Amino acid sequence: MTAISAARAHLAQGPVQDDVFLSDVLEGLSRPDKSLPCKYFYDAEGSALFDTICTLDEYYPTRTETALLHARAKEIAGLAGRGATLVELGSGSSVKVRILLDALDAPAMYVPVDISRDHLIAAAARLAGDYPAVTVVPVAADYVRGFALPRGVAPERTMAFFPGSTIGNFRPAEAMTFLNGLGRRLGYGARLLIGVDLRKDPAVLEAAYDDARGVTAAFNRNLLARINRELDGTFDLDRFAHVARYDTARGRIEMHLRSLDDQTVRIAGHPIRFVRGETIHTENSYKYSVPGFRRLAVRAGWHTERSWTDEDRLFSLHWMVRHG
Ligand code: AVI
Repeated sequence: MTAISAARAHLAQGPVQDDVFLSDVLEGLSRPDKSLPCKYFYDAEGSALFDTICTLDEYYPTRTETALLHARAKEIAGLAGRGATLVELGSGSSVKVRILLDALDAPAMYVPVDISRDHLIAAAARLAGDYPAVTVVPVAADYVRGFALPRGVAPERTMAFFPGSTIGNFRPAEAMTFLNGLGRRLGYGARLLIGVDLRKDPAVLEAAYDDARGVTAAFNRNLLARINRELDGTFDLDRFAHVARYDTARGRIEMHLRSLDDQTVRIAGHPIRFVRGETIHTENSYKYSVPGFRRLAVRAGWHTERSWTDEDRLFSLHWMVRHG
């Protein structure tokens, strides 16, 4: 049995159920301040658009974090120790983790956790082929709601990896709850390597979320296109504008879709009314200072042992240990 086929027992749930998607959408669009959960960006179209965003000149996080990982890989390997089990949350195509697997001392196991089952299996199979000495155990689950780790993984050998500043898509209170739950699941002594975007000039931030080629705008509007495709929606995409603005007080980029007219849209037969100028809030992307993030983490049970930033202080990586 190959490492990957041995792991299929861990595959849990498949993609999001249509009825949950529909009730989340109707609930979000029935509020006085309309909103949609950002997790629904990532169908096949949205994931492909996000991959393109990561290559844009304006979107500095991906290249900056990748460079930081390369620069710090040896140091991280020293902290991780021999025979580590690497658990990646929201593993997607499992690209960045290769930098770690190349540097770590005889990593024993790689556990990619992702909600997109087919994508997960394909990426895990490629990785298992390229790293035959590593046991690859894919787990298909929504890592925010919880997931089962393979049995017998010692916490002090475990290293979770949560790159990309996805933690920024949680509100700070939710980020704390999530990090606390993760620590409980992994156990005392577990380690976490997490990528966190930093506060900076609002013009740099707004350009990163409103690029000249309009890829982020297409990514944002794809949420409406997905509702049309999957929930029998009647959104006219040309009647909604992409908006990305930085809220300095809250330290977050907000993405919205602004209705250009008074209009009524139907979703699975349910009418949703928009007045001109009204927006649907589709995403928050919180930015932190290094001490600000460390304060949040410590309240969630994680002690930061190292923090690294690039020389322009655009992005940060933190090495944390679950404390008692
Ligand atoms: C996935 N997440 C960390 C991205 C971010 O930067 O908040 C999602 C994104 N939204 C627009 N561009 C990228």
